[in-house]
Amino acid sequence: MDTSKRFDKGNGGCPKIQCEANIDVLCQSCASGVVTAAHRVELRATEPCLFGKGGTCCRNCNMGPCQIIEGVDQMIGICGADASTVAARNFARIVAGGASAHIDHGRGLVMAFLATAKGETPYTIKDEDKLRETALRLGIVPNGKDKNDLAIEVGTLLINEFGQQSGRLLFAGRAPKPRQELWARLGVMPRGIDREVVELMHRTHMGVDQDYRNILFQAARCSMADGWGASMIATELSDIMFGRPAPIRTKVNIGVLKEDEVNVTVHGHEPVLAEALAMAANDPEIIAEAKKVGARGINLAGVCCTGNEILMRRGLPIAGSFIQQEVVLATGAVEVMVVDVQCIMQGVSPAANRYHTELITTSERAKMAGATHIQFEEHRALDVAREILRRAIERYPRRGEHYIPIYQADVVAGFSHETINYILGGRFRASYRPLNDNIANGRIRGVAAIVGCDNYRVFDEIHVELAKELIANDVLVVVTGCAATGVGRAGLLNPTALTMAGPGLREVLEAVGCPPVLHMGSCVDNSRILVALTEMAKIGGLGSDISDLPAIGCAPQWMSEKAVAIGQYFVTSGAAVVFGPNFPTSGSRVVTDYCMKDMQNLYGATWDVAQTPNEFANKMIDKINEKRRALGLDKKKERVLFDMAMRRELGSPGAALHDVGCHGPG
Ligand code: NFS
Ligand code: SF4
Repeated sequence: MDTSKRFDKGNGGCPKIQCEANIDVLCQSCASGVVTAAHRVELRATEPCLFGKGGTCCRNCNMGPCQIIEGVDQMIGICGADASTVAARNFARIVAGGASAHIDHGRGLVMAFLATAKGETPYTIKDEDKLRETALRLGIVPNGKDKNDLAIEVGTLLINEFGQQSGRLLFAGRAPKPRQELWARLGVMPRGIDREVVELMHRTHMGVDQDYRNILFQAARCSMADGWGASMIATELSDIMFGRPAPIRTKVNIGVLKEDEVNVTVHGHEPVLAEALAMAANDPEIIAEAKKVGARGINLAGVCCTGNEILMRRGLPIAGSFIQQEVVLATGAVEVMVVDVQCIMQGVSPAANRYHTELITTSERAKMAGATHIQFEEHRALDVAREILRRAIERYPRRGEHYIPIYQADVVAGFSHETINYILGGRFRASYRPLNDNIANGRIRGVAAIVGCDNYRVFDEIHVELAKELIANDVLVVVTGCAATGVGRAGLLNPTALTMAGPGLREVLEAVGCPPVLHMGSCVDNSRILVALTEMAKIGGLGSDISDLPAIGCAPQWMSEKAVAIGQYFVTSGAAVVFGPNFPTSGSRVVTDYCMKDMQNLYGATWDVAQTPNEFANKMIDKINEKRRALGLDKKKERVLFDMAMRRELGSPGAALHDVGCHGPG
């Protein structure tokens, strides 16, 4: 695609893109003709198809594709399928796609974990405490066992859950009791991890499941195999192998690239490769080789969720979120971009090829034209990592004209659910009790999770504006995925941003030196949020189930199928979710109503949709307030009524009213 004319410097054709750093880099690199998704959005001749967008285009058989209009007789499928069936089927397939990404990630992680326990990789079992806690949770007696033997037992039990055919997933046993009972009553408890995806794909094949409610039920069960299955497994075993995240200072945004170092960006999702690269980057031999070509060392920086994984555990910087992946390359300052799986735009290959940058694919599941493939294997992890770094070192002297913007923000990240436990509860009585108490006494209004992608179809920085509005209203905000990187760029992952928080939230967080927004990790780490919500429900004082808590999630700029799988497992777990800018079943009112109203009767939570930061904030705060009212937490604000005995005790009626701060209702 030759866009050089249209986007030539000064030609007035600059693409619209969020964030100063992106604008700066694209402006500087304009003459080199690099094309990013920001350009492609504007170059496309057509708007997205409404049938596709609303979920009512079916191409599940070769009599179609059939474009369906709800309520119009002539506009049903050739097979007779109506809008509700087709929208539910398409929604379900999105969930299956998203869940399968996390499931394959989880499977790979357990295999690397088992290989590590057997001494076949350069990694070790770093967090023995968490290994023992996890073993106990899974019903394995850890006492007296060697850590590697115990890890093999844990890994074997969990790898078997992928191919399991009946029963239930072990980590789902962590959920609050009432939730587990509800799942058992509904039959929505996943039986095995892979089974739920395969069954969902089967049910949505032409001519199988046609009742939208039944299809959406299996979509919910499949999402659970992700959240309480593969994602939770991936998070827990990554923590055991690579260490549990704890608060750590680092930086985000493109300005983390370095002028005088070999820049290697690691993009994708699986922490196994990134950890090996981080180990190799500290190898004195590699550093000496970098020095030989005139560089001061190796600068490893993350992109997308790999970035979040190494940021949480190693404090390595993040160069960019999803929307920045090509912009990072457009600096011309990256020697190698190494990728594994998920969220890697095909556009990075031509973008890299405009410069001296080598794009290296590492997973046999994800190869790209124009890239070098170096297969990563955990058994030879360090050799592969060293080979990649040597290729980057070799490229460094070939770095041509380039431009590194100044933009970078200081962040404090690393809030695993265990950390939140310690920080808010204190070292000697780690517990969610103080958080619950602060919610009950109204200092903190509730908890909101802002998760998911950023997206070229959404121009406004919704994550940032929304986070600001929520913290100003004393809502404790947790973030994961690319949303976390976005709010980090805006400075909200920094304790100095506490000035933007409401007085109650500020008081609580200032005491412990936390930023007003807590970074909980990558997208698989949304399972940490499930665990945190579970702990809050179990501690008591805020009801007994996740659906009782004044807590809500949102994905305001969703792009990936994974976001839909995540949203569905939150809803199935009892936490309401607001999605934006659109909901994928909007072509069927019947299915959309089912998701946004009827799911309440099943799971005690629903989906919702919003577009602007203000609309998101209103819906989320309303929902939190509703939960507070249901818990009776707003009672203290009601007018106190005095009886005669109280008046006598307090002296004159006027003074009494004044002293207890009773200024009328509300
Ligand atoms: Ni999550 Fe992470 Fe980012 Fe979206 Fe993609 S990187 S797994 S899917 S775009 S948040
Ligand atoms: Fe059309 Fe039915 Fe085939 Fe879908 S399954 S493409 S609605 S005929």
